[in-house]
Amino acid sequence: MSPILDKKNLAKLKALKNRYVEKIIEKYTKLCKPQKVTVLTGSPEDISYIRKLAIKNGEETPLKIPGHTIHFDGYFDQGRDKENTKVLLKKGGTLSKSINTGERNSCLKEIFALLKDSMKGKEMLVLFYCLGPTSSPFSIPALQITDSAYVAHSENILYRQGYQEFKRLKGGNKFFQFVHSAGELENNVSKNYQKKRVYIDLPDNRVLSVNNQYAGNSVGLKKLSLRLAIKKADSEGWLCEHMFIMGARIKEKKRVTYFTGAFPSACGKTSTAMIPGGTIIGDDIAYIKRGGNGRPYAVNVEQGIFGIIENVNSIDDPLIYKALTTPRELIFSNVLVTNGRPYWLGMGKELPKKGVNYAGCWKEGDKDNGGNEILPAHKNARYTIKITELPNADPNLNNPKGVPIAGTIYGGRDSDTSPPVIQAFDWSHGVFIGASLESETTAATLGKMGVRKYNPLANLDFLTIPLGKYLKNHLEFGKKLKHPPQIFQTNYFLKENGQFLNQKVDKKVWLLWMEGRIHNEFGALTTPIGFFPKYEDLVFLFKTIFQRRYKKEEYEKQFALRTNNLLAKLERIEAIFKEEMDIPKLMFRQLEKQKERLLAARKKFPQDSSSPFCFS
Ligand code: SPV
Ligand code: MN
Repeated sequence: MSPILDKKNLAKLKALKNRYVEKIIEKYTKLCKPQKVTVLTGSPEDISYIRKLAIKNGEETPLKIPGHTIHFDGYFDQGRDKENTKVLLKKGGTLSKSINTGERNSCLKEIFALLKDSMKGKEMLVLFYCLGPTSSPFSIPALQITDSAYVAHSENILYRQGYQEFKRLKGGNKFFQFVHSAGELENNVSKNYQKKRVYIDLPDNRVLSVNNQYAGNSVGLKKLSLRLAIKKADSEGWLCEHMFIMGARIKEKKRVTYFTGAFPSACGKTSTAMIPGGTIIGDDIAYIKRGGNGRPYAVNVEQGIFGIIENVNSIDDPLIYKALTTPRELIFSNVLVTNGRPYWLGMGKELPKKGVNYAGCWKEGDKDNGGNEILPAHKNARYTIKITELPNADPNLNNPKGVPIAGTIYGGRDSDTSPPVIQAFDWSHGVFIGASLESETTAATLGKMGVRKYNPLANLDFLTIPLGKYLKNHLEFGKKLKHPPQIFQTNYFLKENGQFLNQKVDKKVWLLWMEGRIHNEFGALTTPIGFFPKYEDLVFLFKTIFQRRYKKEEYEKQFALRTNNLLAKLERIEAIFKEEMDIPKLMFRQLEKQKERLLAARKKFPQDSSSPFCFS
């Protein structure tokens, strides 16, 4: 083993009695040539060491409120980099058309060259985590090597410690490995951002990432592990999803109903998981397995939230707002800082006209090289906290068995096609609804915003198996369940003349309607695209939840069947399905049936949009 591992650190490593782990550390110390290697076991001292190191390195700066720090990512590293993230494949191998891939040998050669000497003069951190609760059938041990104390600090907040899980491996190699280097630094951010690379190497269960810091690109256990776990789930017969997990709670009935939900980034996913009155288990990634009782059980892979901060304010997200403005361990990233205080877009306060932000020293009116105005805070600015910091953390957050899932929600950013909430007719219709999800792009990924993109089950960016196989797995997973979850679709972004047709808080009504449907407490209208809520049930829910009168005109606009737009969408989906390999026949059949139902409705009600009152 390399001499740069001192006795204390070597002892921590040796205690694992795992030659695979030792070999990996040896490989990357030789390749990246750090000045020093520090092995961290997750002990309170080690956790505190990382917190201080992030500040000492200048990767984080303390803010006025105790426990709060600010971290900035590079100007060109403010979101997930889809273009430079690739699944490595053997020569001639293929995945779906929409999955970015690279030839394994040449990509490995390229990234090893980029990692060479990348930690010169820096400290290599070796960390052990567990994806999912510890000591659970869901647990996957994960080894993280990084030269960024911010990455390590984020992981200490977001994931469960896994040093003991590695001991339990008894020398085995069933773990994921993540190697990250921010590369050469300039002003504490990666200098060679043009050489940013994130390469997913499935045969070795590893992801290599270089020249970046934004957590979606750097933090191994987040989206990098999601790609490895999708492949593992495929070979083991369970599901790995880009989904939140939350409990809808009806106090008077002492009832909790657990939902999972898949939404593309920045489309209301965290705020759905945080709906007032409910409890949160997770807001981003779920592992789902069949339980012995014929129900699906899910765990949160994480224990924290790396949440979008834009529009978090005391009215729309009171619990998160409170957590962000009171003392606790918390990392802000890419917000504006003025006099040691963080500011972000949509926080419900006027922002200062100058300060420090992701572009450096900033003042109002500053422009980037392209002549575009630099906003005070980035639209994808984030906060990182533990879920246990929130008063609505679910008591089963760390339950090794997971929680039984009764409902699954698919949602996208759709201004003109789908109504606010519908229920699928059955499991395969529900999978079809998920498979035909479209959403307008947001700042969570690099590139243009507001472009309508296909994003099946909100998981397209992370697929490491062909889309057809992924959909087939879903269909089969549900078929084998005695009690498959009810599937719903929501859309919070419906607009008319540029104005949203709903208030943000309305999502609570949709959630409680879905909850009631699961318990057979509400009827529904049968329409060509699924079950719609009945007007009188929504009147009841709006009245009991918000003491608000829900007008007939609102219902008619929100729940109009936009037949032409729905048919146009089906055409787009059909073209995509045809281009992909092996889309299950059942998906085409669902598409055909939906088309026939819509055409029949158009014959009967020839106007563009038919009122929900046309259906019964
Ligand atoms: C998302 O973009 O879906 C996120 C944040 O949850 S990231 O870590 O960038 O993936
Ligand atoms: Mn996500």
